[in-house]
Amino acid sequence: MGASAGPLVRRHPKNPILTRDDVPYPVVTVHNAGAVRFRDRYLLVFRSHLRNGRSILGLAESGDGFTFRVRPTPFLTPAAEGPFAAYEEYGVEDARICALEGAFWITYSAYSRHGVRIGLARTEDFERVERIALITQADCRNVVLFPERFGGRYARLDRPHSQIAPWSIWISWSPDLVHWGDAQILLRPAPYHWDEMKVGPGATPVRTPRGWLNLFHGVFQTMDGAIYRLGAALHALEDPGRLLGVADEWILQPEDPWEVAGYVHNVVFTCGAIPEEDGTIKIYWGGADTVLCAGEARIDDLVDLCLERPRPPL
Ligand code: M1P
Repeated sequence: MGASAGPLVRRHPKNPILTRDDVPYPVVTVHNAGAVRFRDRYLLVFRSHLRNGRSILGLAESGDGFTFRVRPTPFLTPAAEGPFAAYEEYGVEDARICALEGAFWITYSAYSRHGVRIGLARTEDFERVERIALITQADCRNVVLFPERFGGRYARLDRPHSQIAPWSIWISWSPDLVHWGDAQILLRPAPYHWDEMKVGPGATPVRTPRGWLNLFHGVFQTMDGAIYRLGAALHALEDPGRLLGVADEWILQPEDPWEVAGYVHNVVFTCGAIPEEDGTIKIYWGGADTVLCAGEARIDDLVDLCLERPRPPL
């Protein structure tokens, strides 16, 4: 496999590709972006902290996937009225974008005094965006939708959390994208492993000939704080509730100065990746919850890592 020839994920030489200096309205961070191709353009819906510590979502566009221009106004800010307002009071964060059945579906974290839930929004053109529903209870984060139905049902990965359960990746199912159930745990943190504290879904899963590629994050607690890294898992094409392999090693860890130090130290965190026809994938990640970075990998290398160097089943 090609994985041993060099780094699995090659960082873009112009990282960080987006910072707060690129944003034409006042923000203190630019990070954690959902990503999608739209009309031959690359679009990112990224998170920014405001100076009050709460987050909003902005939109950036690019012709090559690396040089982005940020739109003059934010894409989604907390709802000021209506049924979403009470649950977005503290901000909206970490959007994932899924192209599904002719529309783009955006899942984002909605923070409030009631905890964190996931909102579902829909757009067809990235000009007008419509909130559809809050699709989890508190506390749940990191929802990614699969871009297909399975036996008529939609599927998602999510990450509920509580004081007593390990922070794990679950799968659940829906007839309509709004009502979800039949939840099953899929991927747990592994003891004394790079993800032993928690795992969470990252990018919208990518269809490959050998399975759904799931790029997720894992967290390890050290005496110096938590370290966020990225990992890869492969799910069966016909049933994403069946794991084919989870790579034992991480695929990316904080190394560049803007990943090691920032708003939250030692974080690489993905919400989006875009597969290309040449077999590569562009991966976008937040560095230290402060800036946005990009890199490329070969899809086959990531799939090989899941299948040929898997962690032992838990
Ligand atoms: O600060 C690191 C990350 O912490 C949270 O991630 P998780 O859901 O795994 O705990 C989120 O706040 C995320 O936005 C942030 O990058």
